[in-house]
Amino acid sequence: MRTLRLVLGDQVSRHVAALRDLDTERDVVMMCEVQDEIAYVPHHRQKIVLILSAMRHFRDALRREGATVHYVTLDEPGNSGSFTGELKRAIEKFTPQQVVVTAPGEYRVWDAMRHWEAAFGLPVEIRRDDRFICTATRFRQWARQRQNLRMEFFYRDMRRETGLLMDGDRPEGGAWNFDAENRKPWPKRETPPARRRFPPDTITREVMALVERHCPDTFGTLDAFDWAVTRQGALDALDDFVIHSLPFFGRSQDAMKRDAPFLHHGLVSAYLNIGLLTARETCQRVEQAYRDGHAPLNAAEGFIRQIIGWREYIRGVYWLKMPTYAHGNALEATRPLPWLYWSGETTMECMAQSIGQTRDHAYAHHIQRLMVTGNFALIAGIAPVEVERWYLAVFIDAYEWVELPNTHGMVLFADDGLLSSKPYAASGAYINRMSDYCGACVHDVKKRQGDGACPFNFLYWDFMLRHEDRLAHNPRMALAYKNVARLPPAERDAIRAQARAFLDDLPTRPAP
Ligand code: FAD
Ligand code: DLZ
Ligand code: SF4
Repeated sequence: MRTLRLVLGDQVSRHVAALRDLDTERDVVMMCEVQDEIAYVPHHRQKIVLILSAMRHFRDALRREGATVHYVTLDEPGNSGSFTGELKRAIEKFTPQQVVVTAPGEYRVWDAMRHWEAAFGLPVEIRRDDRFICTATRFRQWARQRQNLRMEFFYRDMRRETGLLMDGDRPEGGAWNFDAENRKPWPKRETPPARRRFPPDTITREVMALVERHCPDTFGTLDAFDWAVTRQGALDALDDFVIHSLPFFGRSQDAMKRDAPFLHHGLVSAYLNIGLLTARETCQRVEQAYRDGHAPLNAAEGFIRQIIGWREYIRGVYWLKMPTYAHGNALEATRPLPWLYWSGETTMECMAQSIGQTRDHAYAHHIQRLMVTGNFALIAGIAPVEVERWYLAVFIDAYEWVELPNTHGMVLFADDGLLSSKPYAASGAYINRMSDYCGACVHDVKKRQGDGACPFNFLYWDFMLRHEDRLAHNPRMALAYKNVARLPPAERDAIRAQARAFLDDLPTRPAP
């Protein structure tokens, strides 16, 4: 046997670098379900099912192609529980001349991988993950020329490099960004579209039973599992989005609506992140819809920016700054994560909705993650490591390379402004403007403090007061601090007291 090719659970693509030159006559492809990956955070059960089912479907597709696949299931006797342990066993079994693997998404796994060659005494080739448009080296060069790492300029380079939505060397429509036309609340009388569902097949049902047995106590329900688990399914899901939702994507990107988790979002991050879709083909499909006159430019540009802009940029920051990136805590936030993040039990309708749908679908859209659960964690001063662990666990698309910069940087400002020029702190007014949550809430969004006041209000003002020394001189916070300056001393004291009492009263328990 010539080459042992290891494919990880978020690399289930025939085009992944480690399979590029697969020789089905002589090579062995290896995949393993391992306890270390199942348990490094308490993953939502739907996330585990998606990964294991996608792995098993990919195994079968490779076998149909004639490849030899060494596949270790979670409950197989002798399973060592780790990538390193399983690779060791496979090397002993197949005595390959070399191992080939695609670079992992997470630093933690890369840190183990780089010792394999010495540990096993045979060549281990770690190939660049060319599913991404921007390499780590290219991002490092870009970052070196900048005072601050703002996404917008990086995005323009990616547009030029990919040719997406370009008109020669100029941006299509004469502008790079059409956000002025985007981001409206959900129209009052409009019913959100039905999402295309992918009912579990036999393989998925087997995995669901395994996960129920193996992880009986982790977060999230499996009842509504309907994610696609194959390449074809993911392509169908993308088609469904492009046909029914893309035209309204920009307009409704920031909207929130009760009992409507998906609205006009793409629902493609889980597929992109495990290899069922590529970033390039997804954006090309969207660009084609625009060029065919099916979707307006503000929608297509807004969507493509999320992928070749934000997604690539976030990954660039992760690999630029790891492993030290996770250590910062610029705002010195130390509170434990309240239990309500796991239970969803709270009188705050916005939090109950965002966490409840996360429990049911392993999904919340960007604004719920940023401006509801994220904003609460920021203004309540919750310890970054606890918030990050939650985000890494509960979402169907969560991997550290994308979760960490979003949570640590964008939401918590724990990186002291590397990623965003100011904290995204907001009072209840923002949630009220962009959702119908407040009308169904027991708290009064118009009240700053006192009986019945919306917790987002007094927590916001308490946050601003707490961090006045650090943030007041930030030019982007100047307007907000003008309002702080107008607060009478007695009201400042009342806000501080109410915020402390409210937070001290929130139940905490050891995380699952
Ligand atoms: P859409 O709203 O349809 O957007 C289209 C695509 O753009 C997404 O599929 C995604 O690939 C990309 N995208 C949009 N925003 C971002 C962003 N900020 N960073 C990276 N990609 C982006 N995304 C993940 O894939 N995994 C995570 O673990 C993750 N954690 C997040 C944590 C926080 C605190 C925040 C604020 C955002 C996080 N995001 C994460 C980004 C974003 O919320 C999700 O990508 C998006 O909600 C996925 O749903 P969708 O496919 O319907 O996205
Ligand atoms: C997230 C995850 C889970 C839950 N289980 C597995 C697994 O059993 N086997 C596997 O190969 N991958 C799994 N993954 C995805 C890995 O955690 C992911 O490949 C690494 O974090 C590298 O990005
Ligand atoms: Fe959330 Fe406050 Fe609105 Fe209630 S009133 S839904 S707590 S923002």
